[in-house]
Amino acid sequence: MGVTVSQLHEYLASNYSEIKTKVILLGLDNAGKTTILYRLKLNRTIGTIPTIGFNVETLEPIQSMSLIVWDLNYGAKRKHLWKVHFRDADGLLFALDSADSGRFDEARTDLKYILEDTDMRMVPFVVLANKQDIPGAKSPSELLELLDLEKFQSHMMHVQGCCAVTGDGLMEAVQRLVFLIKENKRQRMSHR
Ligand code: G3D
Ligand code: MG
Repeated sequence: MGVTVSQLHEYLASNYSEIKTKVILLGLDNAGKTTILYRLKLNRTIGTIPTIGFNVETLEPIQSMSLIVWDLNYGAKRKHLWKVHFRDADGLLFALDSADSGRFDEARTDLKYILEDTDMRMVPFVVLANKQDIPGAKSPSELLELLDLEKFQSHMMHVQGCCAVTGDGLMEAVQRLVFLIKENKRQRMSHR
């Protein structure tokens, strides 16, 4: 998408009218979800412990806008509990450990499970290609191919390289997602 970050910011600030937007943050355990959430919220790295259940925080990526982000972790055996959150989700952040290629297939299976749910059919998503600081981490364009992300064509999507430890790329990822949510709503309205 040929849009710069500052153009994106300007667009969002001038066009955003919804008060609250719900975003779910999913991905395999250890992908960095909780670190991402608190880097965005507090702008620092917190010592994480494996999340049991969920963390929820409200972010304000731009003025007068609230993004309620749910970091869900019910364990591999209780993924069905995610579904409760699918019903009213406006967007998905899917975190990936870009250096853990041994788990890409598992991550793709989860992403497919989420996106094929009826309630998630039209929901845009951003893949957070996290841990870009680790040598050997796959780049966003490599991940696009390795995870065959273009197959999920019925969803608006973006892959964003990031590092939750430094915060690099995180705000851009959130802004991209908000942009996609906005575009998605606009297009659906115009098809009515
Ligand atoms: P989760 O919530 O998805 O399960 P966590 O993942 O946020 O608990 O993070 C899992 C581990 O990955 C943590 O390390 C965390 O510090 C680390 N991590 C998260 N993001 C990054 C990143 O961008 N780069 C690097 N190098 N590490 C990251 P520990 O050692 O506490 O288990
Ligand atoms: Mg966690």
